[in-house]
Amino acid sequence: MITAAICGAEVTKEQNPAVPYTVEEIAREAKSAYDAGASVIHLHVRWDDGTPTQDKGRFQACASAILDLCPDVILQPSTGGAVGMTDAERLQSTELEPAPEFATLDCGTCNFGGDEIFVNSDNTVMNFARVMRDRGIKPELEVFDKGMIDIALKAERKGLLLHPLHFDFVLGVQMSATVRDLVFMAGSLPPGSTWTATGLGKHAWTIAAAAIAMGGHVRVGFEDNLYLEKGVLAKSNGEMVEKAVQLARLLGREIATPAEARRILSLAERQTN
Ligand code: KMH
Ligand code: ZN
Repeated sequence: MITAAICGAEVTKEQNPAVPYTVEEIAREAKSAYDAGASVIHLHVRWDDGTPTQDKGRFQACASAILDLCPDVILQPSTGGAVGMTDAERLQSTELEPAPEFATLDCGTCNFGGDEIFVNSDNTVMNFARVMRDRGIKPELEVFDKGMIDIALKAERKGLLLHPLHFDFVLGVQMSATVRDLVFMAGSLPPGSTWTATGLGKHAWTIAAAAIAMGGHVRVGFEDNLYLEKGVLAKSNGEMVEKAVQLARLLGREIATPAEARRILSLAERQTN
């Protein structure tokens, strides 16, 4: 399964002019990723000036525009939003109609560089898990270090997470982006779990290759990395998905369609018309 994190909350057009802000740009980038082989779109939204927002109406507009172009893609709205947003602000992306089938759940607090702290107290994690369980949304458990796997398992013991669990290892924000760390994370999951790996910046491609070799799934996109290779800015998310597809094919892995990804994730089949 390839997830495309097409937009993020932090990256800007100054860093790469192809970073999408408007509804049309976000839909265009989702389509480029989908056409190249992404089955999941990890979605943040921005106002036209680039300011990150969790506004429900903006999410709804972007979700509709994406689904018009990619009717069967799996949308995965972010509930992380941007550093400094309140929990209530962040949870607006779980209120879309129809309810999203999948959304992120960040499993702990972490350093985001400089003075930035991405705050997810235990109460926040448990509350977000409860909201998603009650709304029938499968969480992708975003874990930025091993302790966050343990916090997720605490939520699972409380009955707030349903099996099978799906994790995304985000390497290179707080914990190092090394193959050793990735192997440790994958070996720390309960049986039956599935996982995706995300490497930040220059680590995107080594982590993608290692995840593919290990039998995991991969996330790429502007949220995490702006470069196709050293010194070469990616022109679209689609270019990055194409590179992940090439790596997978070289290593003998098939690319999941959205229907296959729904089976891997134990999501219900969706009617697309
Ligand atoms: N932008 C980060 C503060 C998520 O999408 O759930 C949070 C983030 C994680 O990107
Ligand atoms: Zn995100």
